[in-house]
Amino acid sequence: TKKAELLDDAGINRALTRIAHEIIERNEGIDEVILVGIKTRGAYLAKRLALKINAIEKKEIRAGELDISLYRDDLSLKTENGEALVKQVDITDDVTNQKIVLVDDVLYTGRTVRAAMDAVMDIGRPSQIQLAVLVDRGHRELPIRADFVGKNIPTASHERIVVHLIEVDNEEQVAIYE
Ligand code: 3GP
Ligand code: 5GP
Ligand code: MG
Repeated sequence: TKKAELLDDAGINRALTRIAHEIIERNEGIDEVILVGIKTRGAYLAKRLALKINAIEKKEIRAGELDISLYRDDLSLKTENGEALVKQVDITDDVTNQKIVLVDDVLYTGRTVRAAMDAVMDIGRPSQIQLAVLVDRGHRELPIRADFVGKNIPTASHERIVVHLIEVDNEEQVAIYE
């Protein structure tokens, strides 16, 4: 059951616009930056950020994607038994000496991001890896934090953050369910 609506379409768009500016500012431009979206919804968020950054900087940011999912398909078993598994790496640019900005929808335990960092470091030696997420819901199980956060949403472990994007879900919404 829905507990609260946290972001509507305008709220999601504002958060992404702010993060786009923050990524440019932190990196003093985008010449050494590669955006890497984590499928499914993180990849769509990365595409949106790329469009915003391209418009602001008047040049094209480089981008790639990672497909990371869990060994177990039962999400409720995740914390006990599931581990994040890299299924596909779709990064065509050389990452060596580049600044990688990972993009995901929700940051929770940090295990997905850890797997993403491994995948990137398997293909080269980035000078930095940064992390952008639309929602940080807490409950980290690893020493991982986000550099760019749309909204911090304290949650209980049993609660779920629903992130619905037009590209996948035909609606725009971030909400908390229990
Ligand atoms: P996403 O790939 O677009 O992020 O893992 C499949 C989907 O299940 C995810 O879609 C995500 O939205 C949703 N989901 C909800 N809770 C969890 C969770 O705890 N772990 C993972 N991996 N996905 C979750
Ligand atoms: P972590 O690996 O940090 O535990 O979880 C990160 C990944 O799991 C993200 O890609 C995200 O899609 C998914 N995830 C974890 N918790 C939630 C949640 O409450 N809601 C949604 N939508 N996704 C979640
Ligand atoms: Mg995700």
